[in-house]
Amino acid sequence: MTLVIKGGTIVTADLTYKADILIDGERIAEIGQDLEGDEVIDASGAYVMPGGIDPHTHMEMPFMGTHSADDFDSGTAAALAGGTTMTVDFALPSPGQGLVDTAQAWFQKAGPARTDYSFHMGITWWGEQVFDEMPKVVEKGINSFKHFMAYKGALMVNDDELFASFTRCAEIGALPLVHAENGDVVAALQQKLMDVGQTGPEAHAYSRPPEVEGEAVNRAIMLADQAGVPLYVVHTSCEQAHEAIRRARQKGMRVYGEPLIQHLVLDESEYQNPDWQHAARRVMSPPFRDKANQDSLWAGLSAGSLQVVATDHCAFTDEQKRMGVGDFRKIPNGTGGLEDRLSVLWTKGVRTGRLTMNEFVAVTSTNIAKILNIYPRKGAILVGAEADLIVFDPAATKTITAARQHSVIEYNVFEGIEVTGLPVVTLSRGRVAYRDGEVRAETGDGRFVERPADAPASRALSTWKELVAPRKVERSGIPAGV
Ligand code: DUC
Ligand code: ZN
Ligand code: ZN
Ligand code: ZN
Repeated sequence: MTLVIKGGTIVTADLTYKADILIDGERIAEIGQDLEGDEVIDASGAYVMPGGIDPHTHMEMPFMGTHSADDFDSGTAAALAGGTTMTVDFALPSPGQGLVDTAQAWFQKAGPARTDYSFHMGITWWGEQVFDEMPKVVEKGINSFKHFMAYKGALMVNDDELFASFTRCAEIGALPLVHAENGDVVAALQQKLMDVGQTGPEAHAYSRPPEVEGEAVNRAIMLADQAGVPLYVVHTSCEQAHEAIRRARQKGMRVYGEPLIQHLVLDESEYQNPDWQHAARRVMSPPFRDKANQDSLWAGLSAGSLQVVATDHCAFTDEQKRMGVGDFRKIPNGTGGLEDRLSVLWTKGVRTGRLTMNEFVAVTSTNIAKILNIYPRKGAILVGAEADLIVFDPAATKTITAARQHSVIEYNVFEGIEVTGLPVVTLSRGRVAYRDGEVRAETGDGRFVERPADAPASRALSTWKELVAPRKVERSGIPAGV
């Protein structure tokens, strides 16, 4: 069976041109003029782009005494409706749980996925078993490891554990990720706020200022460089974090930053809303920031110092959020966004001139495919690539509302935002997965995407220095090399 997408304008991370795309089975077979196939999708007046890849989701994640409300079925339906064809979730070991065992649990959990998917493996504790099993999960196609520098007493790992794990990542060609906030300081600030009776959701933001994020990003970069490994910083939310990443990159280090669509568009005033529920629905970590920090993130995306826009989709119902009435520390941290990432970024980014169309494709798909070592199988419009594509109508409009979303929760943090520019058809490996407002992919249609170790970019500056010039110890008064 062949399928042709006809009459559209192809937009990739580096090119914009008019051509048809012939798909044979799951892959792109030909790109050219006047192509014919068994079936035709008319894309005239529309853009054809690589499907979105969201490298940061939490489906049915056990967290803060509950578990996130979207599972792989509802969560990936939301993804497809929003033009995202691949999601990367976090497999998080409970205390003492092995990595192989954890991977197995997440493979089970992801069975119902409608999009293709992958995992990052959490390093939530450290020990010989974790050390031994890291290469085993890499063999399974999971080549990235996530570390929490916050959530003290739960997911958090300390500097010695971070350094040991980063060093192991360097040895096995894997990429470390960090949730960068100083967890000790956050815990102390939380207690201080509670002690003076600041118990509401606004105190959540006060307890996690940009300083705690900036410090942790700087520390993680130093640890990664000393371990000789690149670093990916998830949910980069402020200038202090961005500045650290920018500075490291200027020095030649491979450090990547990932703003979330929520942080780009929503600001800290959301927590001042007198309605407890409104504010609690928006509690996530890091919290939303002020306009100056938002401007920094937008600038980073166009300048290339930040590379990826994700969602950290981690949805909780109102009932779950109410666990934190009277104690903001117990409000489950997380917001949705998977269905709205592309349309909101297009509306607030491309339509305002902050991003070009090609930059839009880079930050929603191509860059992360390269970083995660799955390019050009994913994230590309090239002959031989998997046909994960969207037909994107730049004139289509809608007002975002929870009433018509695929996530199971009863609200949407983007409620009421009018977007112009929407995916109207989503193809997953050559099959129509979403069209005319309807998710067509079935539960379980998604497939695990193996990611090989040692991405082309898996070298850090300290390693690179050793490669070009073996280290010489220089002591005062003694010439180097003696
Ligand atoms: N932040 C959130 O808001 N939710 C999930 C985990 C995280 O780090
Ligand atoms: Zn469950
Ligand atoms: Zn996080
Ligand atoms: Zn997260």
